[in-house]
Amino acid sequence: MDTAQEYATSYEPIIAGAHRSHGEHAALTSLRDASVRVAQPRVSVVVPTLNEAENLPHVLPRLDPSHEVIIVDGGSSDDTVATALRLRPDARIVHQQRRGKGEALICGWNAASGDIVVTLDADGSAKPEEIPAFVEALCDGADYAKGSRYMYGGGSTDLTWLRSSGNRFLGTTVNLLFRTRYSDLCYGYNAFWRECADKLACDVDGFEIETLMNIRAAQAGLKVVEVPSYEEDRMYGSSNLRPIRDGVRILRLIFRERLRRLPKAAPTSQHELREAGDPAATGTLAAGHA
Ligand SMILES: Nc1nc2c(ncn2[C@@H]2O[C@H](COP(=O)(O)OP(=O)(O)OP(=O)(O)O)[C@@H](O)[C@H]2O)c(=O)[nH]1
Ligand SMILES: [Mg+2]
Repeated sequence: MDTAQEYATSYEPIIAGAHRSHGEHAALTSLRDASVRVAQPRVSVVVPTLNEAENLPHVLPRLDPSHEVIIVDGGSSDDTVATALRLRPDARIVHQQRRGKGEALICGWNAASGDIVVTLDADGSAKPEEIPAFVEALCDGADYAKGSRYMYGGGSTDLTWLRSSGNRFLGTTVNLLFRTRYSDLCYGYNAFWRECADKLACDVDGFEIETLMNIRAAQAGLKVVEVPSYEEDRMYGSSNLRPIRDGVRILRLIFRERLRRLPKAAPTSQHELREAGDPAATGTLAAGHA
């Protein structure tokens, strides 16, 4: 059975701003510039790498030769870059300036020239054969197609109990605070129209990047569709993710983003409140100083 078709039939559209009325949503989708959405979009695959020389032979040959491949290397000490160029002599190599997967992805999609940007891990856990399903979701009208391991047709052998519980907790927190309906929050397999990169406006360096993409997509009113995805174990090497440290970073980011959206309280000095002669307000201030 053709994998792309199988996934294509099981899309479950998730509108990030699902609380909006139909009219509001229609207005938001019209934000999209249909003129740059061509019938046969060019696809750029951004692959962040940190010591993935052993894994790349299991990943790069499975990519469509017509796709632009951008390897963003984080200063690998093994043969990652040479291996990538041996397997895909046309690959563009980008050396990130700082450290972290987040900065790597941002560098990658800044370098991309395709109409669509796909983010794909280099460790063999994500299946390149799923790319057509992401592209099809975008061509069907989504601005941003996010992979989900929790949908029918998706799954993972790589999620430990700790990671899965943390992901669900963080995902529920985002859904409550941003009124989204994401089934998977911290997953690295995603795709979007390149012109949407500005709206995602990502500015973090670490593994919190996918969470930020998902939050900003909702805040920008992008049409988000989830695509089922099956994640395998990393093939060789060890994980760069530290679940507790990175989970805390993600939680802090979620609250930072939530507070960023709140309107700032009008500046009110103690002097102004006293002049207004509002005893309740003065009392509040007094309590605040106690
Ligand atoms: N350029 C760059 N890539 C990175 C960095 N950290 C991680 N990556 C890559 O980002 C992808 C995801 O990182 P992983 O270490 O696999 O994290 P994970 O998928 O949560 O952990 P695993 O269970 O090992 O799969 C891989 O392709 C890494 O090589 C970094 O600092 N810079
Ligand atoms: Mg991985």
